[in-house]
Amino acid sequence: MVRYLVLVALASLVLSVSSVAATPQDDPPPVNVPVVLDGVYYGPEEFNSINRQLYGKVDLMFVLMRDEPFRAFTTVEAYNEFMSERGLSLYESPESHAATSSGGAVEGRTGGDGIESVCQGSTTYWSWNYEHSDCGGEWLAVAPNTSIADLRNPCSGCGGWNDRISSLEVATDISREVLYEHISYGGATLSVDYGFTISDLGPWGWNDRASSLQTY
Ligand SMILES: [Ca+2]
Repeated sequence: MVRYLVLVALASLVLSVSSVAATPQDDPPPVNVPVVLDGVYYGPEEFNSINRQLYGKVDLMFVLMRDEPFRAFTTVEAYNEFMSERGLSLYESPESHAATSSGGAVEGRTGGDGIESVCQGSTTYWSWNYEHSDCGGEWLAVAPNTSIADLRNPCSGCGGWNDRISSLEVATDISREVLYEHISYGGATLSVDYGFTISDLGPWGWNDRASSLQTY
């Protein structure tokens, strides 16, 4: 009887271990554009294959900046090396930025009036984040130097914005906006420079993905 119980216990242990091992790791959203990863050019398929290997182990830092290809970095060191070569600001941790940028203004339109927007180009003070592609649907507007640790509830009456942003316009008054994959500035990041309009975040692998964000 004891031996039988041990066998049953062992069998259930093996089953539970194998079921854990068999659970597929979620794949990262694929990109449809080439990516320069730590200075090396990859076509979309090749990059997506690499990204699947890295996902869950390395939080990639994606960067969209003027006159540059779509870049990603595996480490802060690689990011800083690239930035210092161009005389640009080095990495600032999200916690450090949040300490000096909480309390920025955030406004949203919720409920929807059925009117779809179109991307106008980001010449305004605010950074605009939209529910749909082509700057459509409801919007979440964010002032410069603002940190939103949890997009599930970014401001009173704004509605939920977790995994919802599909297009954006970063104001010229904002040096960049950074999207984070998880709440509290966790996971992979997408940094978008001032003046950029992205009418569809899908090709960059960021549709309905951001869970927290910061503006600079
Ligand atoms: Ca969306």
